[in-house]
Amino acid sequence: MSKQLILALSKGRILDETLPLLADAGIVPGEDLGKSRKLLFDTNLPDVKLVVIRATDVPTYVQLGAADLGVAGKDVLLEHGAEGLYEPLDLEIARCKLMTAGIDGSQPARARRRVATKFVNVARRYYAEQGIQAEVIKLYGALELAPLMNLADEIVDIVDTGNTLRANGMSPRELIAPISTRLVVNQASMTMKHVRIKPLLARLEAAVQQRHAADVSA
Ligand code: PRT
Ligand code: MG
Repeated sequence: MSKQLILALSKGRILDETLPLLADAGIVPGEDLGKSRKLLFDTNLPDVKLVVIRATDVPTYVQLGAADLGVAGKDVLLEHGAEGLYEPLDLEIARCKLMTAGIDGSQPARARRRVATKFVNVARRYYAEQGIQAEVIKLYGALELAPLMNLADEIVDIVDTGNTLRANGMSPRELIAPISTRLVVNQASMTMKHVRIKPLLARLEAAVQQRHAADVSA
């Protein structure tokens, strides 16, 4: 096993909130991640490297040990499954909610509800737990369109302000899970590289705690 620690970061909106948190924890990329087309970056810490990848690929990299640690949304972790992963720290960034949603004022009519979502595993589990018969349809984007086009009775999607739903004549129905971004660690790395991982975890934990303290005094 290499002595280096590879930390896999989720691209996109999570990255924008991760970089300031890493900076608070004293971890700074060697160059501007936003400006570079590179995917693998050195940091100010000689034994820590960063990879920047699609959010949905982060659990795979960490599970298979290509990365020792990762930063991923709880939604992605719930959908992907967490086998082989430890989830030691809630980074408390990119908060949102996984919810069901439908057209304003309408009730799901069909006995077997049609649900459009990117989160097919989460949705199947949720409706089964509720004892609701559901046919889950996988879509890759623009979920709000599905009920309007009568492709689905309901969607399962991420909701923050609810503005996207409202703009499409829809409203949130049931909360499936509150979501925030988590630090995940490969289980073998945690054992084999404990001496390196422990202080890194401590730095990140302190950075999250510092923000709490700042929130309370603000
Ligand atoms: O967009 P793309 O498909 O390329 O990648 P991605 O969606 O995986 O990445 P990105 O950058 O959108 O980040 C997604 C991750 O950020 C999710 O996995 C969540 O953990 C987290 N997150 C936090 C959010 C939101 N807030 C959020 N509001 N992800 C998506 N949204 C979207 C939501 O899907 C909806 O379309 O924003 C819209 C809703 O926002 P409101 O405020 O209108 O309700
Ligand atoms: Mg997105």
